[in-house]
Amino acid sequence: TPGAEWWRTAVVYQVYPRSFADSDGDGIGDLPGITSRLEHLAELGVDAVWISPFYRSPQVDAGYDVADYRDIDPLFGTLTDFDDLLGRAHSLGLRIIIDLVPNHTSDEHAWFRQALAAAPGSAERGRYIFRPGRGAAGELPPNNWKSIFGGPAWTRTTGPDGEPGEWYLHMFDSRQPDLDWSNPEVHEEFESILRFWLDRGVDGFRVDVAHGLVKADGLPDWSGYTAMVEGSRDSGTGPMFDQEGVHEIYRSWRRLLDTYPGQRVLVAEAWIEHLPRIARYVRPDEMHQAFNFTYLTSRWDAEEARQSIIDSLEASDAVGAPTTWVLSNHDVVRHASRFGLSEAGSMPKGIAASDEQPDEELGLRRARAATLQMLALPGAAYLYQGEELGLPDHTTMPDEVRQDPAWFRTADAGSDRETGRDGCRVPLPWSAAEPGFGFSPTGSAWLPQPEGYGRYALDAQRGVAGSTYELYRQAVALRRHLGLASGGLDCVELADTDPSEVVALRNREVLVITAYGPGPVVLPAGSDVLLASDHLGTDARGRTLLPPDTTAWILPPTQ
Ligand code: TEU
Repeated sequence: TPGAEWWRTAVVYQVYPRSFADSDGDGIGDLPGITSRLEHLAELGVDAVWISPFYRSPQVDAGYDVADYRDIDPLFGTLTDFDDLLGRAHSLGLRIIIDLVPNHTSDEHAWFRQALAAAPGSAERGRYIFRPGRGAAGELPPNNWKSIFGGPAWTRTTGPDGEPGEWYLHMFDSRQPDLDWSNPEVHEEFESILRFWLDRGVDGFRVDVAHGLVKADGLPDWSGYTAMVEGSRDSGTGPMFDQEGVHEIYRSWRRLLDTYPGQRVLVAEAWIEHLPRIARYVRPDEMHQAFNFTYLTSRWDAEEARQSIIDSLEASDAVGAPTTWVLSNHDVVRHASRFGLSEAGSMPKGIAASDEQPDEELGLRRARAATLQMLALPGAAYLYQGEELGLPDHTTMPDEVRQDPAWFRTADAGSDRETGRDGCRVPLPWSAAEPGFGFSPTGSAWLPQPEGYGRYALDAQRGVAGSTYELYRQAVALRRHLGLASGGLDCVELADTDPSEVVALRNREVLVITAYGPGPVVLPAGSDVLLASDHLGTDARGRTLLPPDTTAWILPPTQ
């Protein structure tokens, strides 16, 4: 509908720039590479493209450590390349959302360099969170907070004569110092950065660690850490996350965005487990969307999937915002690999060669079924580059080539449980027969591509009936045609099926059925099958069967 809010129903495709397409042959993807492949995204039918960070950066955390928010890293190109990308995208009808990293900067940001050179208590240090240590000689960190990447969240500075000084806070790598958002100068700087990119014409921002900017007054110790619960570092609660003060920041950003024409949007990345807490970020005067990680973290299980869908819709309906659906991104094991594990898709933090290896066929089959379920749900959907090809994680990558700082930290700590996020960040296969699968003109790639990658290449799937790529394309088109993204959802129970094995949803006149159990599901007699994630079967009585690990969109017979 003309005038409708585009983001409410959008399919947004995430580009991870270093792994999307390389134009200059250095083995690292870049902006001209993205521009050269925008037609692929237009053909896939997505509405918008979110691009992970491309700013000037030492690349300690693959660009989530920004040294200059107003420039492009030479690795990725120039501001002119960015303007070309944006212009080309807009001419193809694609919106561009860029990634904003306001919780922390790089240690190479001019502000942090000035802060290190300045004295304790100076205005320069006041942009970050510097504190004296505890203990008789300040030898202990100021509080007990832990970095999400492992180890303490504090690093001690060294003065000009080598004497130990204050500590600074970093919720991620030690080279990602946290900014102090109680300082008005930080607010002014980020409003100016927002304007810089809005004036260039971007359509919105994905806000990194949106729940982390404001810390509780006095930086109190957190009693929520327990040795047993490793994940408690990352549950989105505690004095370092989800503080009331963050909301005022997003209200002011929203007011700024609303002064620009064309519905510019804010998308929160906030790993908060409690859905009603996430919904507070998408109240009418705050952000437009927040990633829904509840759906992403549910396992391959009918009850879990159904519950996460119901809870997600309920939480977002309560504030009048559309929910979002995500199955994969650059921080988690791809869903084609998660669903191929016997744990059936709990969210492992990387899979190592020594771990249980996912069943590739089963994982892909379930991933296709999960995607078909997701694309039938009301609200916006986010796709991660390569999932339209059915890509699995690279799970047998040698440790020496891994680059994720989250991995190095855990390796340093002597743990072999987390392998980091490199497995989902492998350069894309565009062409089965070319060296490096057409990712780069020289055949090089910054991370090795797994064996058998050619079967996933775009040119091996494009125009091939039943391929994962064609399934995505059909689903995206049909979702739009049927108005599923703006529909309403009911959970229904199919006759003669076990709800612990089948999820059946009605959106408008379409029934969306996913078979999670070991046996096939008999589809209602006389239904029209609109789309299915795999071949359907027939039984001796001529009834249509939905095989295990499959989703179908059907039109039941009208009575
Ligand atoms: O991630 C934020 C975040 O909390 C992640 O640590 C997430 O919980 C974890 O990866 C799940 O395994 C964002 C970015 O998406 C991530 O790539 C960055 O490393 C991080 O912020 C720091 O900027």
